[in-house]
Amino acid sequence: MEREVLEHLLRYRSLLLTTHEPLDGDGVGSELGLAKLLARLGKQVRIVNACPTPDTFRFLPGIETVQSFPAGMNGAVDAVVTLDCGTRDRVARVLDAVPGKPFVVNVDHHAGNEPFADVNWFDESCAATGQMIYRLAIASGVEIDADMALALYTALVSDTGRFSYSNTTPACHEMAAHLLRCGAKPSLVLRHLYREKPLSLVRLEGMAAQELRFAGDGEIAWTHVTQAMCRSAGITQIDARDIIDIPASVQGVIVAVLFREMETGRPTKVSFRSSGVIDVNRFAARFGGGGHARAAGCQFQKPIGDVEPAVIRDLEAALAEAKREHAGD
Ligand SMILES: [Mn+2]
Repeated sequence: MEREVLEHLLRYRSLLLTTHEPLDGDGVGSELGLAKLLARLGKQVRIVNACPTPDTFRFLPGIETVQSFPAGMNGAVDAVVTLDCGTRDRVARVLDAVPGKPFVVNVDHHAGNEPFADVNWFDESCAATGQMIYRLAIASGVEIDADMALALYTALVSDTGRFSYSNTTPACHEMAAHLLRCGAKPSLVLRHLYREKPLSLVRLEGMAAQELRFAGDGEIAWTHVTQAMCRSAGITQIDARDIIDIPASVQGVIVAVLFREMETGRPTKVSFRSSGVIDVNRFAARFGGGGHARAAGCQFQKPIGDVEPAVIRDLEAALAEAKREHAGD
């Protein structure tokens, strides 16, 4: 499939790359890796996202070329590549605003991806969209330089949880080994992504740990991040998704949940992390969300205080059922 996708991309002169908001390491790493690859193939490339770029990614070469909508929308493009987006609504703001009628290519590794584009390349067996871009690079014969390697390594490290999630395969480590030979510096990625964080985020993590709650005999753990907590921690705009690591790290927890109160008038976002007993992709799909079996999310147009008890109640029932199914296997 990568050859076919490459042939499609080669037909166009100017391309716009985009990914979902908020930006994550796989999204931005895939964008920068693919931009570099296409530039080497003589293409005009623009990267435009619906949201600003978090400071975390400032260490990536080429990050200054990443524009945030509505910047970067003037002038038609021949094709758009959406990266790491399972559904059209994840990129709708950019897709709806792109001038002209560009050809759309969708490259993604989520389960149950919706085929919203002209060409849809899905590969659930890939741990990261960056792994698919790596395969494109190999198929193109273009030499992977240190900058491209660093971008793709960032994508891989992010989506495998530093090679710790169950999606980590021998192919991931083979790709990582190759990227290191091409000049990627793991210590740089790890320092910027994990070892260093703003004091305000450390404060927020402390508050989220204080707010931990449990259900289902301690097998369900959850916490929340409210606007009031963000204000008191001194955080203005942040992607606090990683706070789910707090409930997920408690011994005996099978499924962890994080509730986030977005800005006023915006939805409540819910993230799930499962140790495997329950498929949280299926559970999130009940509420119109999705993701992967062990990590998924959804959102509600309701206040966080209403969403929390309702979701936890449903999750308790779903977990009990999943455990019965497991016992019956
Ligand atoms: Mn991804």
